Amino acid sequence: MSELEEHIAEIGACFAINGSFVSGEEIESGHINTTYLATYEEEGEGEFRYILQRINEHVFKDPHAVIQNVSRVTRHINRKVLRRKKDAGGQTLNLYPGRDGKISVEGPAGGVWRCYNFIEGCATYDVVENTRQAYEAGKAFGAFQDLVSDLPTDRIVETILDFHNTRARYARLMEVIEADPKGRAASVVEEISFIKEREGIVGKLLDLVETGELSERITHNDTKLNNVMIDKATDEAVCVIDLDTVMPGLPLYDFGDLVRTATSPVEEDEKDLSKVTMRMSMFEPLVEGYLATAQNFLSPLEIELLPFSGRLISLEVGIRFLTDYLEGDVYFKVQHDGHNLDRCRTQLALVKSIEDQEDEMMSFIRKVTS
Ligand code: ADP
Ligand code: GN1
Ligand code: MG
Repeated sequence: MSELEEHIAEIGACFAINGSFVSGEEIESGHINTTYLATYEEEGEGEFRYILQRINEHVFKDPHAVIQNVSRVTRHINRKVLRRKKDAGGQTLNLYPGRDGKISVEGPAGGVWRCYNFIEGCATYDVVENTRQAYEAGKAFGAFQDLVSDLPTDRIVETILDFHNTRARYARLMEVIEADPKGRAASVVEEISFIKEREGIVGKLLDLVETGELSERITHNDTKLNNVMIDKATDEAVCVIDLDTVMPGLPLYDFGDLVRTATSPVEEDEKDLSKVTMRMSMFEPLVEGYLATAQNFLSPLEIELLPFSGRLISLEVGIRFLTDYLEGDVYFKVQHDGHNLDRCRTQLALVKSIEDQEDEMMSFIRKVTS
């Protein structure tokens, strides 16, 4: 057994998992938590797989509160989904408790860990492969928003304050540019001026919340394409994952993040920016899928703002990647020097691409909702 597998087996041993450890590996698609896949053999029953995940304590100041939230959300969803017979065959996310019965475990080498069932037969995609996946992702996150709409808000903790406060994200970037702790600001003058030219839009949704024209509800808040498990055989969306930021937000933030991650033909860290584009061919099925499950609860103003949400969230995430680059890569996991800057650049290219096509995006929305 490799050193990594020994480590994974040690963590797995803290949880109430049946059978004996067979193998383990790291899953590297997320930017935040440490995620391991562990396989166990149950005599006469076959192999069963689990996800072991360490909550990133730098990002989530209160990891126990995060797991409490997740537990509330998964129990709420399970109760509702199981009640609907037609969905009972589908897979949902479940937390497996530690051997002491608690929903989280202190790892042998530290950290707060949790264990989930592995969603079988599925994959996550960093880049959308076809229009069906785009449709299904939109539909799944709309259905998720619907499912959590009646969660009592007083039972859900805000796991990261001001998470989608784009105005605060912008202000933080300006502070970091000023302080320039790693001496990197001079090398990103173009990116900074691109962002500054768009200061006027960072507060647009927040202003509408203040005037009461938009209202918050419980949303997912991290609806990257790779946060939904998609059936490998049918491309059907099976289960929404990564529930750490489920808290009050705007449905528009969720849709915007889908536009950001499910319409471009290339990865978030693509270096050839000429390849980065918001494709109408993916936006259209994304809208259709999302409206299939969300149209009932969206207001006319929210529907009107769907294209804008893609522009805003791409800008917001671009701001966050640039901030992290300037701070010395302390938030997002990075694989190489300049990784956050590469990611920032693709986000800004997406903003531009959305701006160029916003009229067309709007016409499509009008067509399908009229
Ligand atoms: P992060 O917050 O780091 O993004 P995620 O919860 O999104 O962490 O997990 C990272 C990746 O691990 C996901 O993109 C997915 O590929 C895989 N994963 C997470 N949970 C499960 C699960 N229950 N079943 C199968 N794969 C999972
Ligand atoms: C992170 O955890 P992950 O990789 O699914 C981040 C999102 C960003 C995204 C950018 C808790 O998502 O907010 O939009 O990276 N999650 C958190 O790719 O900060
Ligand atoms: Mg994730």
